[in-house]
Amino acid sequence: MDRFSILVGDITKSDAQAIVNAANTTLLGGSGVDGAIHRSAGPGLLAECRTLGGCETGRAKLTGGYDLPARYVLHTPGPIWRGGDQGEAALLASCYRSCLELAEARGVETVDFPSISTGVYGYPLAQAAAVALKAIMDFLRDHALPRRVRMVCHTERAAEVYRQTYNMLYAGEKAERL
Ligand code: AR6
Repeated sequence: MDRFSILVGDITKSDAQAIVNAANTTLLGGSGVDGAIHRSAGPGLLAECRTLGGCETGRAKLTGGYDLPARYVLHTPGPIWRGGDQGEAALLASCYRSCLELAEARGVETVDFPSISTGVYGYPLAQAAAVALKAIMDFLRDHALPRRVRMVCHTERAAEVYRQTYNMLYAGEKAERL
């Protein structure tokens, strides 16, 4: 799938039209990628977030990007890992889908995701990668927009887990297309 790629980097530097924020349900900032995005975007972002009334886990809300290179931020609260039998996978898939639906509705062509829920929220990385990749690939298969989606992993180790999971899930598909 040439509309999708996995890379290592700092998502606050992304040149995508929209970046995704692994937020919490208050949408009022926090640590991890949320803190980094708010620091880079400046106070305008928090001011807009205050008007949104929070966001449910698995849903998404859109704001401007303020001082970020990105024009938009898609804020989505991921599930907190509670052992895996509390609906975590369905909620995590819903985060990715909700962001992509919102992006499509706004005509956004390029979206970069961080690895939602795999930091403070404790979702095991390999399991989160499988959910994330399936949600993204399923969406791209059925929709022309966004034209390009990337997973921006913060570390090479995380990117390697995403690459291995991608190869495991989609290597067969590549072979079929040849
Ligand atoms: N660019 C890309 N990825 C990053 C960056 C960055 N600049 N910084 C961290 N990551 P986390 P969560 C990765 O903890 O688990 C906040 O307080 C990081 O390595 O940011 O969804 C919110 O307010 C990890 O793989 O988000 C919530 O309360 C991934 O981003 C809570 O944390 C997600 O880690 C959300 O927890």
